[in-house]
Amino acid sequence: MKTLQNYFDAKNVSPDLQKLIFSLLWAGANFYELTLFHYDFQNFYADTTNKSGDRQLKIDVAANDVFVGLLKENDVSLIASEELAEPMKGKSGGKYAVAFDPLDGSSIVDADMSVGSIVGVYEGDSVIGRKGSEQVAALAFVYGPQFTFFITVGQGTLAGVYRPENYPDDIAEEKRHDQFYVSNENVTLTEDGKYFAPGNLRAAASESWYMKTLQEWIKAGSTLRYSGGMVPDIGHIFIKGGGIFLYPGTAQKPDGKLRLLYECAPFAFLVEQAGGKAITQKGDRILDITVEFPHQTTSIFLGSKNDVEKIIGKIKS
Ligand code: AFP
Repeated sequence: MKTLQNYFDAKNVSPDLQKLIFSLLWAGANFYELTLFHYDFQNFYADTTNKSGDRQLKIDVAANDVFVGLLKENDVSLIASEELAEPMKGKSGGKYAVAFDPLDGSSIVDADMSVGSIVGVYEGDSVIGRKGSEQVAALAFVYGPQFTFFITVGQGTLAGVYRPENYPDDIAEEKRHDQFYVSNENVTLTEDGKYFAPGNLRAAASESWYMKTLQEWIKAGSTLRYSGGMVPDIGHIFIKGGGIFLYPGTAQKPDGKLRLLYECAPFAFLVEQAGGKAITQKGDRILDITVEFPHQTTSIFLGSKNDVEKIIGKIKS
């Protein structure tokens, strides 16, 4: 397998963006190997809540600390984490603003289900007033049986895997990055998928279009693949080459619960670069939505192009 370094060299990715991406990967690998794998889930909840009102788990805080620690060593002007009430200043004059969810799926991690991290990278020193289309990179890490990752720098979406066992003890420090391999350098989604990941299923009770769509998928013999973890659920679509993930809103909460800045915009970039589509329940392109405030949420339908477009047709009919 080609290494991620080989991919970056072939795509002429700038050295400072490479350095930032490897730092993010090491934050994920360190969290995965040194914290998550040994975590004592009896000691589960922190006594704080994040801005979105979620009860914050100590594991969320631990993940956040690992990412913030490594980002502070980089050319990063602004650090915007789902676990921080407001974005925090990084290095003055730093080239990049980084928005991330350090641990997505923390309500299922105690059941040892796959979880992940999600990152969006912008040039400049702000994220408010920006659109997802301004991201220069997006990353998603899956902490599952293995540590796999999906990355785009705007030249397609790659899938990769972390292979520490291939790391000889005497490897030179600068060669450590060679433990990150590329398993597919051009993830491509078919226009019609065979899998569906129906988030916020409770909405089907009040949204007739949703109940009808579910029945049609079942009748068509599509396969349900939903875990409650956005990262593995969308990672499944990347690895299988097609499918649809949705997290709709309802009349009471039209913008659903998934965060635009930390979750939806990075995944929309990754999915579009894989030939898919990512829109809101109104049919607006996720990457065209302006971030008005850090914890803004949006409904989201993403994945195989025709699957996404068919749903919007149903909602509007
Ligand atoms: P947690 O991080 O609180 O576990 O939430 C995970 C998540 O934001 C996203 O990963 C899932 O797709 C979604 O929530 C699942 O939401 P439901 O529990 O309402 O299905």
